[in-house]
Amino acid sequence: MSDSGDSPRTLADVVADTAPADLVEDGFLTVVGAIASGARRVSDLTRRAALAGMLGDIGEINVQGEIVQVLDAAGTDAFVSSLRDCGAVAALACEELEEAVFVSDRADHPYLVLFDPVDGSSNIDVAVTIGSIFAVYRRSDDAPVTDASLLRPGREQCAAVYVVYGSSTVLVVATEGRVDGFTLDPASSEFLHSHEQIRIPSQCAAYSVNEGNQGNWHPEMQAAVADLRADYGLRYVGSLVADFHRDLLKGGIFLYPGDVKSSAGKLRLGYEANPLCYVAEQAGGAGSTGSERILDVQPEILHQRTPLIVGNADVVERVVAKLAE
Ligand code: AHM
Ligand code: MG
Repeated sequence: MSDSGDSPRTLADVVADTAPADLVEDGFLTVVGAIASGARRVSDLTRRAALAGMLGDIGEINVQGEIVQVLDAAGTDAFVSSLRDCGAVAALACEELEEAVFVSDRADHPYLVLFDPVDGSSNIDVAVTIGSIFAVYRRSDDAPVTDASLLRPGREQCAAVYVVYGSSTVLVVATEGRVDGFTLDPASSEFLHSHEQIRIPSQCAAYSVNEGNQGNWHPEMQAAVADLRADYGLRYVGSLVADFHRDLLKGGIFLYPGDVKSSAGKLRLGYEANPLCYVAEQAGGAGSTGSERILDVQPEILHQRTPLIVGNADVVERVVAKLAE
């Protein structure tokens, strides 16, 4: 909400005023607008869910080996078409698509976007919060975009965006040093400025991890979580965006570690860990694999998985220290 008590400002107005000038000059608002447009569609489908035929799966397995929900497919269509057609994106990559989509090598298409269209999609069947997550990069040069162009460390992001479809639909945009939230107004279908310059609270309020996996964790991770358990309450939605959004606004730490079954854990570096760790860092938090800053990891493949620990910087450090003992 604006400080003056005036009507809240629109997403486009706020981003135009607050994003770095070079991004705005190069069409960043167009990219944000394309994300907002896809998010309106996913929000609408999510709200109507069963009534829009959005429950269940389509009977296919995606590149990750996961069951494709109806909403995964609809969300992919919505965001691929809005980003591909917006006129500012050179290439995009999506959790649900094995291969990247190359749009244009023209210099006036400077952005690369990696995204998870519908995160936590199985939760749609039980009316629980889901989300969408986007990592935004500028092309490093005007050379033709290739698969290698999309394998960038997260520190090179110029922006990250996520959308949480919860009891309200909230879109969060992070650019260098700044994070703002916008709530979808059902009356006008506008995303309106509702969370100004978000900073993660200094106090961690909760830890968030799938405790059911404890038996598969390495002993040092079991010790690190036992350490958190002694000081904090547990909150776990099972939708990354929902858990992260709560931690960002209330203080908290989210963990999805590697374990004896899956050394890199479950979550993906390019379009889950990187964008959320970018948001966390711009808001004063931190993100780690357990041994390395997430944003410094050099991806080797598009759909790479990574262990993830993200939230209050001091508590992330505490876990990293415990893991090193
Ligand atoms: P998805 O991108 O295929 O939906 O999977 C990611 C989801 C995250 O939203 C969430 O943090 C995690 O999977 C939950 O996994 P688990 O059920 O193993 O706790
Ligand atoms: Mg996901």
